[in-house]
Amino acid sequence: MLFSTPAENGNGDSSGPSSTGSGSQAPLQPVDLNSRATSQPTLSVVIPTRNEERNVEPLLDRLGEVFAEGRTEIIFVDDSDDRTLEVITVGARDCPVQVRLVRRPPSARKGGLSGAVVAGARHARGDWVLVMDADLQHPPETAAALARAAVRYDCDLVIGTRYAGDGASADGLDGSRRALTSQDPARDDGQEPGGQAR
Ligand SMILES: Nc1nc2c(ncn2[C@@H]2O[C@H](COP(=O)(O)OP(=O)(O)OP(=O)(O)O)[C@@H](O)[C@H]2O)c(=O)[nH]1
Ligand SMILES: [Mg+2]
Repeated sequence: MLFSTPAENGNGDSSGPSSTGSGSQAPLQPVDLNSRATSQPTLSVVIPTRNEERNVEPLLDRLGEVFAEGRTEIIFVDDSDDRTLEVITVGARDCPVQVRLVRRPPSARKGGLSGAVVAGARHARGDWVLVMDADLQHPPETAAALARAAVRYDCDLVIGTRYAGDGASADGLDGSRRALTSQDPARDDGQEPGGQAR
């Protein structure tokens, strides 16, 4: 999903309001991991992570290839208990794209995944915020296509879906998981999600 920057972010203000939403605690600020910043980014890629130590390295490699030439920043919001933080830090060193990190200790993990996305968006400095998963279910190459669509059509919201274009409804999920994620509680047409008759 990609959307235009929240209005309250201001003009390039990297601090933003509290990212923790944890009452009296000071807002967590992003740490710049590789000092790649040149000019104002156009795109901020927000990636929430929770225990993604196996996926971050290939993710950063592919994002680096896709966004190397662009005015892009990557913002990880990490709530992990494994080695994800370490892998992000090492991977950022060789990444041609600016990488920033908000590390949320257990006491500041308010809202879980959604809280992490909001925290990342509030620190975004680009004109657009692209939210993507770290587990490689969202291909970085597709993320670039979303970004191109936003710039080309100057829209406020761009959403990737496997239900359009060349995608297939079953892409990326096996049968039982697909049935679960595709269920529409408002629908009861005698068909199982995905079209098989009950
Ligand atoms: N910061 C943060 N990230 C999270 C949290 N929970 C999940 N994530 C990340 O959010 C992204 C999506 O999480 P998933 O668990 O894969 O959610 P999903 O894709 O809807 O579910 P699956 O189909 O099981 O993959 C991944 O990058 C996770 O690491 C959380 O509590 N905090
Ligand atoms: Mg996932």
